[in-house]
Amino acid sequence: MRDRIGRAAHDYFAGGAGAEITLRDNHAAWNRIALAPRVLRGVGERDTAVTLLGERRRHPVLVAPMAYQRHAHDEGELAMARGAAATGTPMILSSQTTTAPADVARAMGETARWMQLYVFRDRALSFEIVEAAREGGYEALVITVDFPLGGRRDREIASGFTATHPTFLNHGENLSPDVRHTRHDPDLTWDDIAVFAEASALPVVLKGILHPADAELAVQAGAAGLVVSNHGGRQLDTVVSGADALAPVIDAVDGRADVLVDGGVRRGWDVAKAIALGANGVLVGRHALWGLARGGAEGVERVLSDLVDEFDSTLALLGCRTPDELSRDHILTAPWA
Ligand code: FMN
Repeated sequence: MRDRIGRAAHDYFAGGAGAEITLRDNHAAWNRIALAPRVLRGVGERDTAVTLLGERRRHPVLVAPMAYQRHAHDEGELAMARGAAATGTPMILSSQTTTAPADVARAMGETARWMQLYVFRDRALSFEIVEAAREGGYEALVITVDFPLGGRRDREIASGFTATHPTFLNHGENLSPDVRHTRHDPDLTWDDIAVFAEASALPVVLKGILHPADAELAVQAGAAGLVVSNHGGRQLDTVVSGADALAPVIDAVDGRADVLVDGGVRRGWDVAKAIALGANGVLVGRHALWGLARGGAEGVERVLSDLVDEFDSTLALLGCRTPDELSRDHILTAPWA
């Protein structure tokens, strides 16, 4: 992959904060959860569909928002959108998209797209994103709340990644890591959330919640959903994984909002564990990105359809016909149990 996209881009995509302890733990944490299957339950007829933010979806997988996708493949977000749409997978478009939101919306066709929002010191930039979300028929606003400033990423610093593909917001300007990481508003508080909820008139999902007390505040702030996430291990090293943070957050939310999770999801059984713990959906980041880098839209389609197929067969092997039948009874050991 380094040869294909160059070392700096590779290390930007693959890398995490600090010594990458959290990055490595994100997938390992799913593996630490042991499944307990049930047998003889007549699982010949199955359906992977779930309800997310009140809408029926073919399966619980979404593509996570990821910046600068043209650094992974020439067709960037357009190819990601085509691959996602081919598998009925909603895509969350990054604020740092290198493709116009309207073009991504067209490529998604009938499949849902959500818009990710970074709140910058320059509020006008953030409102441009909100406007683009409204115009492009994006169905939710995913406000990322774990980025008061950019985490210190040793590998990215060593390789010196500079974004050279213009983003929608930068109108052709190239961005050094310094600029990319200091535009964010470190003074953002819970009070700001309502402003964007009102301006967008869209359901708001808060991405980057790890603490159950913050989950409670998210519900009180009117969030329709939240994403349990450590930003793919890219912000603060040694924080808890999504997999381990999930159950306490689900218990705190207690059905008052949808709960999604991400970090290290690569296999169908990772998805099943998230749903068994009580999540409504799962975001896939780098796994989809490597599909894009390897094979454009077809690469994305292959990765996502394999993941959903593997989720479907995991259902059967656990003795379930639908995601609704998954429960904590299917989990035997978990570090926090
Ligand atoms: N999260 C955001 O909210 N906005 C972004 O623009 C964004 N850009 C990312 C760029 C890259 C290269 C990566 C790997 C992640 C990015 N994330 C961003 C975090 C992802 O949305 C997601 O939380 C994370 O990648 C999930 O972990 P995984 O890659 O192990 O699946």
